[in-house]
Amino acid sequence: MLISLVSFKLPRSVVRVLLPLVLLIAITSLIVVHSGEDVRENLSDFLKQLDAAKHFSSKVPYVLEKGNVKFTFLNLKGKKGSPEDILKQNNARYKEVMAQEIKEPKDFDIESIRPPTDLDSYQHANATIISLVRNNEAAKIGSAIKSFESKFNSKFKYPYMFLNDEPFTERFKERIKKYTDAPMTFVQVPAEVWKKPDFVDEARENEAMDRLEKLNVAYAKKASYHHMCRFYSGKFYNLPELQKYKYYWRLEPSVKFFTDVNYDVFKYLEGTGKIYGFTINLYDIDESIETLFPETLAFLNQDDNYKYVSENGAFQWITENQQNPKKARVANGYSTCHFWSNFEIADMDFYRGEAYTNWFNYLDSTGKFFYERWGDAPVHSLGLALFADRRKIHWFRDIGYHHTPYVHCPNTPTTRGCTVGEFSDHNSDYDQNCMATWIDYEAGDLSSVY
Ligand SMILES: Nc1nc2c(ncn2[C@@H]2O[C@H](COP(=O)(O)OP(=O)(O)OP(=O)(O)O)[C@@H](O)[C@H]2O)c(=O)[nH]1
Ligand SMILES: [Mg+2]
Repeated sequence: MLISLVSFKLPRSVVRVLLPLVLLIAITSLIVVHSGEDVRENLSDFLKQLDAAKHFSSKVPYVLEKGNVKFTFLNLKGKKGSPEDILKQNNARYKEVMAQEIKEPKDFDIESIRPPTDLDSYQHANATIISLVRNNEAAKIGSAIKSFESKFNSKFKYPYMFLNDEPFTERFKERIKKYTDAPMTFVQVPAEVWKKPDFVDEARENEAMDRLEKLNVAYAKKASYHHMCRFYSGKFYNLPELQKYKYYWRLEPSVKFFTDVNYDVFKYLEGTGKIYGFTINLYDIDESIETLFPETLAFLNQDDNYKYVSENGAFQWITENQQNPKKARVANGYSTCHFWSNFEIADMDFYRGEAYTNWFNYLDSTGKFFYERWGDAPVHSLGLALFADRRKIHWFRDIGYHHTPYVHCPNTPTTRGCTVGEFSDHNSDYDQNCMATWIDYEAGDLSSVY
């Protein structure tokens, strides 16, 4: 109303300068009255938005020029209100979408990829199930295999590959062979792949981990966790044993599947040309990835690296700052939204490509898999959001799944054992769900897929 009245009388250029100025003065006076943290944070957000408005045209959330790569969130859906209001709107959106009954994907001839009647002569896709696992997790990975076999793999018999930084014991192998007659390979990850790069400075690492532990960052001080994240971020797909495969489905100890999947998901990806499939997407611990996004921008602004960015990237999802603005602030412009990587069905050629490879090598050279606690999930997700066409990223909306504490529970005729639309085992975690942002900005026409 105010804007339309003012713009009626004054030229547009004056309004553009005047209005922000008036708002700025108003907010500055607020600060004088309250000097609280909230007000300062709001001001910093406001100033960032003013800065963004200078650089970005009204509908394009990125600048892709040599040495000048930028992304911003544009709120094209016009969501308004406090973070609590936004959370309510986003949770309602998620619930509404999840309540719809869906069946199998509609964008491929699913009848052509049904389970074979004769498994022995089945022409598999070039795919394997992978799991990095420890010897003492036989029972937990066993329960995951049991659920996975009953819902999917007993119908297709894809091979398993188990990976470990230590030699697998005979006992481990014997125990898990009991869960399936699908082929299994056991691979010890070579020490030179797993080990910390020599340039990582131990004193700096220890100091950084003490700080992260004080900030309650989960697993900050667990060295093996950092190795695991680095391995899954940029190493596993180049192991000689995995080189021959194109697709993988990642399986973790203790996960559960709720849906009978009656089509070959690998052939679905192959047939549609999609490269990555997920079930759950959520916010990350911001303190664990404070400089992942700035380092990524530094990489993109080096030489001609801007050319790697896809114009159809998922830029709104990675810059959203309405539901959890503190996260985007601490992670320096990254929403922290990521695909939860303990479930992934994906094409390793994406990681093996030039863009992801050069970017991962750059990230690794910073040592921050050890100085911070960068997870493989935000690394995969940022890589995909930047370098892939978002239409090649598939929400396996039909596959019910659980990894403590989060759930994906769709309304499908073959899903049993979970509550439709439930997102977490704990009510307090509902603010961690990033799915509404994916749905609203990146997923395209949902009804054309399910
Ligand atoms: N062999 C081996 N496997 C590991 C190591 N660290 C993690 N893993 C495996 O890597 C996967 C991811 O580790 P998790 O500890 O489940 O990580 P997370 O899912 O972030 O954490 P949780 O919430 O505790 O499940 C699991 O399959 C683990 O078994 C390690 O040092 N050696
Ligand atoms: Mg896990």
